[in-house]
Amino acid sequence: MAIVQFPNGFVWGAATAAFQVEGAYREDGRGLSIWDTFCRTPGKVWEGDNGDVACDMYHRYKDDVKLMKDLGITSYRFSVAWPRIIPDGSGEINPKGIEFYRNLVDELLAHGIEPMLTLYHWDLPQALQDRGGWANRETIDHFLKYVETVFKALDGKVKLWATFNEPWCISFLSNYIGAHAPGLRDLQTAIDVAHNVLVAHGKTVRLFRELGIKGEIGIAPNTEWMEPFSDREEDVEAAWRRRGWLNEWFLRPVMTGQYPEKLVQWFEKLGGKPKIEPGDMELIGSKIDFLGINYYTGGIGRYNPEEGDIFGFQEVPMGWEKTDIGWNIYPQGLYNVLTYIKREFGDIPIYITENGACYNDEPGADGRVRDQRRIEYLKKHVLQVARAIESGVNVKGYYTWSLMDNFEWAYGYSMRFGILYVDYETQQRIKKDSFRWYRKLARNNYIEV
Ligand code: PNW
Repeated sequence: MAIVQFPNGFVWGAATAAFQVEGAYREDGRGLSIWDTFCRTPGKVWEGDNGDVACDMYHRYKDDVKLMKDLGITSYRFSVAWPRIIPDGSGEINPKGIEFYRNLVDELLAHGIEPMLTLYHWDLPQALQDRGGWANRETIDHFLKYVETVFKALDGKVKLWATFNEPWCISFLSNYIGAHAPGLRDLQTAIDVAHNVLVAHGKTVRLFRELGIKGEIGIAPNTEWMEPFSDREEDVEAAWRRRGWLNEWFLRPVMTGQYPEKLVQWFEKLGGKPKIEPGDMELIGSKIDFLGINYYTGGIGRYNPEEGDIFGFQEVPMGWEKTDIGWNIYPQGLYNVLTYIKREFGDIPIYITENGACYNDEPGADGRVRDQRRIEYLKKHVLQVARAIESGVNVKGYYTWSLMDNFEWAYGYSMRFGILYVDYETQQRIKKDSFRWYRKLARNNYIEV
């Protein structure tokens, strides 16, 4: 047996997001979000599932923080629901909403758990979508007012702040592919949303500095690692474009203040172009303190202009193992993402803000959830993080997705990512085998292989 050690002070955490776990969708003045609407639009979410109750964490957070303590994590990543703070997105502040997150944060701190707060994890107030949502630049100003409210309410308590979770999902998945709320299918709209979200990110960073908020601020984009099927130039280019769509389109402007030229030209051929106003790119490139990286999967593919995607990229099924949601298991892709970031953008501190696996194992007759496959997945990915650290990438922590099974967006409750099993009838939480495995890892700060 070998031992792979992590640096002293390495952060082991777990993550969730407001809409996926809170429930209490009409309580204490919460407004409606685009996901409440999307869930009620026929055909959009598996079996019409919704977030009305979810894991009921709004009422159960004290017990859930106890479970986190038992898990031994030193940090918990969660998001604030904008519609709880400003129910219609632009009007009155709702003190009850602020109170909930103050209580949650106090509870975490009382248990020695450092909060990492995501300001936007997809629950845009519906009233703003009715006025064009993120495609409308005015949404940026409304967002800044919401952000200022949260900054002031939690300054001094929260030290780790993430502006946006997965801008690719907010823009392209939601407005071009149409799989997430608001479910639109228009390339220019998606490019506009991406741009406005990036500007909102930059302005949030500026505001953070201006207000002198204590702590660190970053962003949490989703990444994938696509490899070319062969060394042929056209395969290499197609794979670059496809992974660049997720990685480069967001990371490059955030880290350097510039869109990647190759992709700008590609989008132009497809009839799309970012609407850049003077000063935008400087704002977007405002210096951040850390990068959050969400990583789940990757693949191999080649150039095929007829059957490929908009980039001419067609994945080749390589017969790799997949998780229950159908995503390839590709641990080395995480190493590739991390070393690529260091190569391209330098030594920024990195948190893995999400990594985890969907396996739908149910409790056995003895009540135990034997999710050995999740343990294997986590082990393989954590090892790649260790490799990256030894290669000089400045990874400070790792948050597994997810603390508990929850509302998995378009898949509703049919897909389980948790290391806690949630019985949605009783709201009982059951520690899966992976929970015990992760506890050991968090306690030891090394992994046995
Ligand atoms: C991320 N895709 O979502 C989110 O940050 C989480 O809220 C989510 O539960 C988790 O990953 C697992 O899915 C994604 O279709 C959802 O490419 C879908 C995609 C990517 C990320």
